[in-house]
Order: sequence, then C-alpha cells, then structure tokens
Amino acid sequence: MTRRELLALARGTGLAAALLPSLRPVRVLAQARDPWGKDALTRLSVRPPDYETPVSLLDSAITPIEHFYVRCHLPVPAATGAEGWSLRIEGEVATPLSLSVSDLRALPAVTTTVTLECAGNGRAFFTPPVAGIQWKKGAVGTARWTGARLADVLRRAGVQDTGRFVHMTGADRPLGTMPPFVRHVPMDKAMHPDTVIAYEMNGQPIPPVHGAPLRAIIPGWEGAYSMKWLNRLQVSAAASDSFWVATAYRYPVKRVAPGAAVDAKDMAPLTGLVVKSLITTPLDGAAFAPGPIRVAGFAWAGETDIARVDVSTNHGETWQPARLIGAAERYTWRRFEYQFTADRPASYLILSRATDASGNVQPAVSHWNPSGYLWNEYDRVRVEVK
Ligand SMILES: Nc1nc2c(c(=O)[nH]1)N[C@H]1C(S)=C(S)[C@@H](COP(=O)(O)O)O[C@H]1N2
Ligand SMILES: [Mo]
Repeated sequence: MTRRELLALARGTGLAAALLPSLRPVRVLAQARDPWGKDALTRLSVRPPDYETPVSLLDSAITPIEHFYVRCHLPVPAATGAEGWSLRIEGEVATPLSLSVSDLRALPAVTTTVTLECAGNGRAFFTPPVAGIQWKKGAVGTARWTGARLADVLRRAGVQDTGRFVHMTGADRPLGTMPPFVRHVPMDKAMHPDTVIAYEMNGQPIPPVHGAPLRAIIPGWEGAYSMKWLNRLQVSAAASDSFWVATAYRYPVKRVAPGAAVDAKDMAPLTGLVVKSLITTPLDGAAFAPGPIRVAGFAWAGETDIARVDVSTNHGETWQPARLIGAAERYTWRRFEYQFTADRPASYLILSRATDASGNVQPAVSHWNPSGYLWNEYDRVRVEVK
C-alpha cells in the first residue's frame, strides 16, 4: 500500500493525524523548490500556476526569467518540447502550412524588448472589489523576445484579402467547464513588423511556464494577446466568438459608476496598455535618516512612448519632473529617477505620475470597470524619516 492509499483510507479517522508526522519530511523535500523556478515570487494560484513579482524584484530594466510573473488560465501543457512541435497556419490562406520550430528559426530573426503586463494587474486595488486573481503591482515584467515575424509566416502561407483576424490557439487544454483559451489579433497588428512568434526569452529557449516552445508576442497590447504554447493560427474573415474575445478582456466604452453593471453592447475589446508608472525604489515602508532620498522606477504606455514622469513628495500638492534615463524604446518601460531631501523626521508619501507622448496622464483614481482591468492610478509608496 502506498502512503497516499494509506492516507485515503485513514481520512476522517484519528489515524490520519497519527500518520502525518511520519510524512512530513517527505512533503518538505517535495516543496523545497518551486516546480517552475519561481521561488522568489508570490504564488496566487497553484493549478493553474499564477505568480506575481514583488516590487522589490522589478528594479532592473530586464526582468530575469526567475522573477518574471506568470499568468495561466489553464494548466501548463504536459508536452512543451520543441522536438515534434508544429504550428498550423490555416483558414483564409492560399497554402495552409505546418511549421516546425526549426522552420521558424530559419526565418529572419528579430529581437524586441517588450514590457508585458496582465490587463488585471492592480485588480486588488479597485473599490468595490472585483472577482478574479487579486494582482497587486507585480503582474508586469520586461523581457527580450527573439523570434520570427508573424507577418513573414502569414505571407508565406499567402494571406487572402478576405482575412481580417488571426485567431490564435495554444496547446493548453481547458479544465472542467472552462472554454479553450483562444484569442484573435486584427490583421494590421498581426502584419506589423514588431509582432513576433518568439522562441527565446532573454536569450534562452522559452521556459515551459512562459509558453515553450513558441509564443506570440503582441507588443504594447495587454498580456492576454501574447498566446503561449502557440500551435494554431487561423486566418479568418470574422472576429473570434471565443469566450475570451467575445466576453472577457472587454472594457466599458464610457465611464461607469464603481460597482455598476455594464451592458455587453457598451463594452469594447482591450488592446493597448495604458500609461502607468511603478516606483521600484524606495520600497513601501522603508525607513531613512533625514537627508537625500533617491526615487526610481519605470513608466510605460503600451505602444506609446513615455513623455514625462512627475514625482510628488507632499501628497500631490506640488509635482517635480523626474529624469528619464536612457533612450526611449518602443514597447519597453522607461527608467525614471528623482532625488529629494527629506530634511526633517516625518512620514512621506511619494507619488509618481507618468504622461505619454499622446498627452495621456495617469489618473489620481483608476476608472473602475467590471473586470478590474487597466488599474493605472498614480503609484505611491510611503517612507518614514526618523
Ligand atoms: N495559451 C495561453 N496563452 C496565454 C495565457 C494562457 O492562459 N494560455 N495567459 C495569457 C495572459 S492573461 C497573460 S497576462 C500572459 C502572461 O504571460 P507570462 O505567464 O509569460 O507572464 O500570457 C497570455 N498567454
Ligand atoms: Mo493577463
């Protein structure tokens, strides 16, 4: 009899408790290392795996793989090896294709640095609360993605004029009553030279939990477009009627009162990410002696560049411009830095407020919406000067 069978038999009897101590060493060993190498992250769900990155681990331009957040609607597919993988391209194309990972590697390679963010990042901060994974600030990260252009693949199959959407499917299979995860991308975004089918993340083969061996990278758009475990592209004249396109990932077309129900006809698909900033240093709750305090972080706005970031250290009464560091790179978060002197002991609230190149400014209070998407109000940390 195995331990598990023994435990099953003993369940509900005093015997289970008596057996547990002898099992404990085995369990500790089994839990010593996270199965996906995400030991440093905050686990929000085990199956499917969902992990958020603590802000303290987001202080670098490129997020290391072991610190990159994970969002899975469904369990990770059992087989994610490059060997034998095939990506089918079909629908409104002249020649349906089936491409291997080597076929994709033989196409011209592009590497782009993309800030990927889940549309639900910050959901935990909405009032009234909204159902779904309660992400705080860390469902975001920036990686270098290498792959073939989606446009090159579509051209090779000969996309017909009737094709208006590319429906993407991954190899993850639904659990219970959950519908399969299918997303579509409109043809102009699909054909954009920066849209890729990636096989590498930060210079190494994409790890299983991040979509091995192939994933779409739809840069600047909310994370759910970037289909992991990509195995099918269907070119279609029609929009996808999948639950994940027709119902989920939609946002009200007009402002709604917090908590209000919104009619389906007043909801439109999410596309690009909105302007946002994140203070990565100092950390919330940090303590300092009186003197200079260096503030730094990142700002991003999806497909749009960051124009400026302002910082307030007096509850938003006055704002000072932060320095933007390095050159602007499309789809990549921009570093900002600011220094101020906290000359007397007090509690300081530090706020950051980004403005993008189209003039959009982070709001003081995020716009509530039924699914809790696109939380992007001023970032804030409180520090104590003693
Ligand atoms: N096949 C598949 N692709 C997927 C998902 C998924 O559940 N299945 N999750 C999406 C969502 S909601 C996000 S935010 C990103 C997360 O990518 P990451 O786990 O590599 O950070 O992947 C997207 N691609
Ligand atoms: Mo997401």
